[in-house]
Amino acid sequence: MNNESPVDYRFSFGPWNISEGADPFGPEIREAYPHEKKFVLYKKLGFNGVQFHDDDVVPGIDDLTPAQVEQQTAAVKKILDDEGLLAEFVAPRLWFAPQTVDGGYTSNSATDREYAWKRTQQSIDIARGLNSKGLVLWLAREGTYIREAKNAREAYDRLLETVNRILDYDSEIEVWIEPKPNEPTDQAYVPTIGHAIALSYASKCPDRVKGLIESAHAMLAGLDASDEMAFALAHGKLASVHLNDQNGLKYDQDKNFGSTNLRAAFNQVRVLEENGYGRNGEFIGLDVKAMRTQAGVPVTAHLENSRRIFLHLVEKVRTWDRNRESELRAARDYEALELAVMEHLLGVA
Ligand code: XUL
Ligand code: MN
Repeated sequence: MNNESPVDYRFSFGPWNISEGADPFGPEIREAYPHEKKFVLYKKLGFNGVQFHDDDVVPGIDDLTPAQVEQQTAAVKKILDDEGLLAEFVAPRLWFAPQTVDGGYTSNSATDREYAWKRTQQSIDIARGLNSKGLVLWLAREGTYIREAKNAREAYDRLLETVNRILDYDSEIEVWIEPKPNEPTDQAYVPTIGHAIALSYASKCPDRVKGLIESAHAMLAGLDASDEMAFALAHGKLASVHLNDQNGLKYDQDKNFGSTNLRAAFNQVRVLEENGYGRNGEFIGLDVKAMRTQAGVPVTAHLENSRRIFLHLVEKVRTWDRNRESELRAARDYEALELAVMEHLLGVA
């Protein structure tokens, strides 16, 4: 528990969180909202951080020259400056191009691995151009549908080699690994924060290799998101979070924060608060998806509402009776402790 003044949280999301509602079984049902217009929405919604994929900054990146990439990055930086926004991180989108069908860094094809590396270099350059130190690796297709398809041991070597290459390429960039156990692959090579942190310590500069924990991804691994966060925090390696929610073990739902399991959300906020998350400028990132069935364009309520739930839960954490918690822990009266949490959340205590 730290005794400093309360953290004044700042919030971020990515432009993909304002979406048209397509799912694997049906097309877009909302009109596309122009990408450049999304930046104007951030401040009004209570957000000042923008999360980017490389091609959110530079659309059509594969067909552009380095000078064009630089020019477009500078144009986006100007928009951010004009709007008073900060770029939190840039992530190479290594799951869309034909060259990434079987993964990027762990693909069996040397030319596809080279493509992945090029996109990574471009993403680092873009991050620098936007004055962001974070490179997020969501290792989407670094895994397999069937185990025999790749040599898993070699895949881990390749992932570590990539992390080291990134650290060599730029002396300030930080690698923030976002683990996810499955989807789109059947099994991912970096399914949990423990795997990400092992990669960090094995790398040539562990101080610059951290993690981004998404609530739903932890749940998909059958783990508790607050414990995953605590693990990363214990190692000084929680660079960012993607708060959201998930109803059971199914496809990645990106539901509104706290909307399925309020108590699990409370515990995530509790762990973040107890450990001073945010004091070094870390953002509260929200990776939430509007319901496909929601009318309107653009739909942004899910972002505003998730932020609001987060702030309500901060209040719940700050008013949680710590002395009572200590007493009940000491007495090992966990039945009473559970009731105290439930009544606190219900507002009847
Ligand atoms: C995928 C996911 C991504 C990453 C950024 O499940 O969460 O949106 O957060 O690439
Ligand atoms: Mn995410």
